[in-house]
Amino acid sequence: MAEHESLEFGKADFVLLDTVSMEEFMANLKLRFEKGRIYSYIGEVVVSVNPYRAMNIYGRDTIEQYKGRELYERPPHLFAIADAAYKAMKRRNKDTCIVISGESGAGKTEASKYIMQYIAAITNPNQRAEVERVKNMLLKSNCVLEAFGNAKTNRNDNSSRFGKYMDINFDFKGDPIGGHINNYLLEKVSGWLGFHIICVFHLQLLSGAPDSLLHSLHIKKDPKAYTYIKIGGQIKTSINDNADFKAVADAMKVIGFTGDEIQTVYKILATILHLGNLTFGVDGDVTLIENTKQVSVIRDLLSTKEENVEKALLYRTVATGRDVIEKQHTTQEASYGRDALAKAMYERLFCWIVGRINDIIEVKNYDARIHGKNTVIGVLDIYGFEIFQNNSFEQFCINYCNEKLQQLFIQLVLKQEQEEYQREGIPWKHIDYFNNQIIVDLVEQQHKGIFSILDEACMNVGKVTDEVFLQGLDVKLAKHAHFSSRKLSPTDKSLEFDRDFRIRHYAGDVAYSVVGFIDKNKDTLFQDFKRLLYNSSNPVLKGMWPEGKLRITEVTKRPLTAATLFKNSMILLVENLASKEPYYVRCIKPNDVKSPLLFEHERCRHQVEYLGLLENVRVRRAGFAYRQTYPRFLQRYKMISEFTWPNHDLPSDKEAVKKLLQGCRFDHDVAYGKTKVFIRTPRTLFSLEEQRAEMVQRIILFLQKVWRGAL
Ligand code: AOV
Ligand code: MG
Repeated sequence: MAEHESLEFGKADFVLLDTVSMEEFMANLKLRFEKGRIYSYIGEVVVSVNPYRAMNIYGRDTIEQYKGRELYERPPHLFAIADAAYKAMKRRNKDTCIVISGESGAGKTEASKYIMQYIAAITNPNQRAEVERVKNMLLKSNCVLEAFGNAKTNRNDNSSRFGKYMDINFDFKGDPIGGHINNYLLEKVSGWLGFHIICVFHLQLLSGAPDSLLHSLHIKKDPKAYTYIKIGGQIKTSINDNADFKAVADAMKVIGFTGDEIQTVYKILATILHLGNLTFGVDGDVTLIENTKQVSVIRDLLSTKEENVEKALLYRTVATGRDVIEKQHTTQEASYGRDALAKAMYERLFCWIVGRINDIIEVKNYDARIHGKNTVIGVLDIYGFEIFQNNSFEQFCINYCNEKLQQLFIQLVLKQEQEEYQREGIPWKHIDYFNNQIIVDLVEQQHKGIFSILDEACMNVGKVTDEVFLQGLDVKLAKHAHFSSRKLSPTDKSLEFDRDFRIRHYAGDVAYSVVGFIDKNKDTLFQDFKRLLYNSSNPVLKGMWPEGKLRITEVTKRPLTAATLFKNSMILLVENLASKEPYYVRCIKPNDVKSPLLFEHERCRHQVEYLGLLENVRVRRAGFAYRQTYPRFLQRYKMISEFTWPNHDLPSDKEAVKKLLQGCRFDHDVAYGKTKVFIRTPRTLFSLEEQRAEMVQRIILFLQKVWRGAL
């Protein structure tokens, strides 16, 4: 608790509010924002409000102020939490993780970068070359991922369209030796923001790439020449495009992508642009491609045969029993296939890039028997709760992800707190909280959960439509307290359309439209495309599509659905986080116009609600801010009491700590457990720290005098 911060900036820790109410919380948040204090605490949770302006609080001097300090010693800052996670890792050998959440544009990615920057700055004091190399790689890999995974949206100019979890591995000295990245659900479907990425990429290429490269890719300078860019809309050049292209190209080289690999990346991106321009027509009952010149360009870029490209776009091969037949697409099917191919190529490219980066940054040749445990700090930058005008499959997945994270938070913070108090024999005042496990189950449970019902609808032999899916929901979830639909609650005004269903999330009600769920869930890419890409003579491209190896008659298993893949990855993610000591950063976006001055009360209140911050304060206040085992507590504070300095003659350390705290009159603010002392408010701890610092100073002076006297 940064107690020495003047109260004119509001309370630095929400735990210290006079009363826990939404009004007080909001008033404090607003006051702090207006005073330029963008960070606050709830105990050890950092609450951050996006300042939308450059803040002079991330420099070397600030880093020095936080290095090695305790959380409550300095004003709230991301650096403090980064340091806490780092200390836990280094001193106590704990794997830790920092979970950053908040809505789009709230400042998650920026926060994750500052945290990385802090860790980079405080490690490797001896400038070991190998460690510097690893650090550089980790930073560069971020640049590449952002280039391919971010896009300009109307909420954020640099919106991450994928969730990212990054592990940094440390050796016994506490220096980074490698890392690993997991990405979650690159947004690829409908309204397809990937178009934005292509659009940005096109602009970067144009202003930054050498003409010879453009020429070889058959790319025109005019962005309007590309349909996908037109769909993506909002073409806006930024002065940085040139630097971006070079930065990304350089970063890829530094990370260790080969020349062929980088060329292939360009070719794939160019192919996607060319694909978008293909149009289909009919001649009699034959579907054909109207602009065949484009096809030969695509053939060149993909290193395949022209007739193969054409065939894959116009026909699909189907196996009926033992027979294999070729079925011609309608123009509509062909257009659909074309877009599916573009999206799939982009997504596969992104995953491939992540995989390559992992190959390169992964820790190699680390022998724990020689070097000691290799510890990890994980940083999770993931989309927060989303509620739009129209919510679809993507919002459903994202909100499910947030339910999972909330469940983890509840488990770790609430349950563990309660269990520890019980273990230590400290009376626990029960606090009511909403356990959202019921909603997690509603989505992910086998057979009965929404994902299972969706998968079932996709497997239907007969009709496979979004309506069939909705019917399945209506039948199976009719009695669920957190589910409703137009059919189940016909008078409910929040369900505007027949094809809506509603979930009562922990953060509020969200109505989802079932339209598109089936399509987005199925792997809609025709096998023919997979075989086309696998049969490329470009080994890099071929390597991205190993499943194209299967012949049509061999393809028996359906690929896993998007829902199943997402669910599995979320379960793994949560398991991984649960095995670590968690730290939280909750980001809030103050307004929708990117203004540094505006604090939109209603907007912020909503976010405080979705992030469960009030609940968080309540738990913290019900509990104890700080706890420590008796011997360690004594070790730190014994010099402030005559009863314990230099040694105590009491029957146990516990008795000694009691005596010490009674002497300081802090007895009312503490509880004595079986093995640990618990301190309720950070203020007490702060005071202990101050007294300690004073005593240490005095002892030093005293020793200096003795020393001089002795001389
Ligand atoms: P996000 O990661 O939470 O959104 P970002 O971290 O990209 O949001 O932040 C959005 C923009 O807000 C940045 O580009 C900066 O202009 C500004 N910003 C955020 N944090 C700071 C800060 N600490 N200091 C100054 N400016 C800041 V998304 O990825 O869209 O969910 O999908
Ligand atoms: Mg982001």
